[in-house]
Amino acid sequence: MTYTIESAQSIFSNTQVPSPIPATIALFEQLSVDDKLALLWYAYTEMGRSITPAAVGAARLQFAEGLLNQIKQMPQADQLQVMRDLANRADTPISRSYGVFSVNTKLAFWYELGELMKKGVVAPVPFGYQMSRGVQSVLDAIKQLDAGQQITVLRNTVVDMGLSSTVAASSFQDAEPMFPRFEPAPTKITVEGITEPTVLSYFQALNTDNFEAALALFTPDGALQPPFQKPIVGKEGIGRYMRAEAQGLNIMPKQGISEAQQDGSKQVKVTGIVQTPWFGVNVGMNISWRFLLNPQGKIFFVAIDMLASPQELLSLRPV
Ligand code: ECH
Repeated sequence: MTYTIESAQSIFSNTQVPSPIPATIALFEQLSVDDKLALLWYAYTEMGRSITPAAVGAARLQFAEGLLNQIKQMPQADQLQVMRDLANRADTPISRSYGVFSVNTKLAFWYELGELMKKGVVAPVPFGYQMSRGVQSVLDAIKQLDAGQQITVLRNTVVDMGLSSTVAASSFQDAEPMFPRFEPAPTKITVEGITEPTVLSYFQALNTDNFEAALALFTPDGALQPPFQKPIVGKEGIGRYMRAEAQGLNIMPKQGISEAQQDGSKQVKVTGIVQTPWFGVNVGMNISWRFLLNPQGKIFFVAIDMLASPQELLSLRPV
């Protein structure tokens, strides 16, 4: 097979229509730090209601507990400064500790701070705060997005906070708890237009958190490209990433197309809905998978994309 990861990235290139998500994040990035915190507060008071609190659970907070206790004991002005430092990616000890948290620990940390803000234990948005025009316009942009895109914006802003010394996409702490599955994942996977056993087994493996089985489907030099990220190359990195970020997903692929190439490889595109354990059935994300299978049926490349609009679910042309 003559593919490189770079060339594989452009299969079904019509999938990558401009996404409103990076555009909204760019607007957010232009806000002042206090406006960023206020924006997140308002966005969260809308969307946070559909978080399944059980997903957070006490166990998920174990790595953030030390930091949270430290913050609880501070005077309110210092608490606000910690939040500003995190949003500014300032070089402080707290910002550095936050930077090594896994994505899910970062989310759980802010979830808990939000709860403490509601109770008044941590500095809330000041009483009588007037939304600036900048905050209002970013909030309006967020309201235009579908729910799956909204939670992606929220997640990405949280992931980008703090100071991380490594460029690694995600760190996984060994004792990190698995997400409990409240909604059983669909067990029998059928995808209209798709019969490739590798692709069906991939979905089956993720729906049962069986990351070993998922990894076995990749070539040794295979790659997985998560939404808005660079490809992660090699089984070790993919395994680490999956254990950290693919837990508890409910994947409901709906339809796809498969294109056999002359050299025996196959390009497969599938679209469907994914639910994250953070929001359960409350939020469905419109997702596509673009697989490049080698002639032996192993995954050389798979890209996971957030679709720009639900209409894209039906965009299954072989481009
Ligand atoms: C408060 C004010 C001050 C500032 C902040 C605040 C708190 C904010 C909070 C935000 C919480 C946000 C959350 C967002 C969760 C989003 C989860 C998403 C998950 C997407 C997963 C996908 C998976 C795709 C994959 C597939 C594969 O096939 C392979 C693996 C993988 C208010 C205090 C900040 C609390 C909880 C978007 C798409 C399908 C690539 C993983």
